[in-house]
Order: sequence, then structure tokens, then C-alpha cells
Amino acid sequence: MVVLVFAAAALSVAAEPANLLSNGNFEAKDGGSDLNAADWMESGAASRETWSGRKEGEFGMAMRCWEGGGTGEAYQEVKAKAGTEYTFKIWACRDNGTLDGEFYIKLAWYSGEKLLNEDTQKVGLTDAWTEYQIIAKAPEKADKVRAVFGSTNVTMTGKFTGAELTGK
Ligand SMILES: [Ca+2]
Ligand SMILES: [Ca+2]
Repeated sequence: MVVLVFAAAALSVAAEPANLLSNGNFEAKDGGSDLNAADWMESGAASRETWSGRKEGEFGMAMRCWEGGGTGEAYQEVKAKAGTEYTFKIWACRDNGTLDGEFYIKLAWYSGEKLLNEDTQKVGLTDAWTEYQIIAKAPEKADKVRAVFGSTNVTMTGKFTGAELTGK
């Protein structure tokens, strides 16, 4: 017992919880199109763009104001455990100017293919890169979580990268 406690303490400095998402930085593309990120599902305004990363030449996921009426979404699904608290973090910013519409991040809980519940947080992006997060507990019967971010009728393009989902 003493040995176990000691080992846990020694590890605690380095033991960041693992990121459950793959390709959270959107640097890998899916098949032939640069606009399509590996491991993520995109719709509407969402597009993988080289101008959407935090640094010049790095990819991120854009929610483009000129496509899909500024409404779009990207998500990735992973296994979840009921009762576990999950934190979904993502870096984001938007083009400068007057914004109509909304950006959001969301955790959607599933039992198999059945949607149980959604925890959604609006994020008021600015033109400075900022890390946003939502923390929510997986409800009873949940066995899958969908980490989602998106836009609804936005008039300014949003940029997202550095997605991370952890559970504890
Ligand atoms: Ca990136
Ligand atoms: Ca994709």
C-alpha cells in the first residue's frame, strides 16, 4: 500500500490525463482533400484550413461565414463511461468585426446510437486565440460521447485547433 501511494505521488507531476481525441490539431487530412480532417466529421461551414491554425502554415478547423449560412459543425466520437467527468478544451478565435450568430462547444452523450443528452456552452470568440472548455459528467447509460464544436449563422469566420478531451 505504501509503495503504491509513493508511486502515484512520484508520477503525479507528469501524469496529465491522456487526450481521448485523435488529430486534435487537425494536421492530418482525410483522404484526398485538404479541407477534410482525419478522424473528424465535418458539415456545413466547417473546413480544414491552413490559415486556421494558431501559427502560420498550421491547419485548424474553420467555421466559414460564407459557407452554409455560417452554420456548421465538426465532431469526433469516443467511448465514454457513465459517471465520469469529461473536460473538452479547444483553442479558438474569430475574424475581427461585428459578430452576429454564435459559436459553441458541446458534449453530446449517447447510448449506442441513441442521443441521451447534450451539454452545450456558447463561446464568445474574440480575435485573440483563447482556450475554451466545457466540463460535464457522462449521464447514466452513456457509453459514447461526441465532442462537438460549431457555429450557428455566424457573420465572422471562426478558427479552432488544439482540441482535447480528457476524463477523470
Ligand atoms: Ca493545428
Ligand atoms: Ca473528416
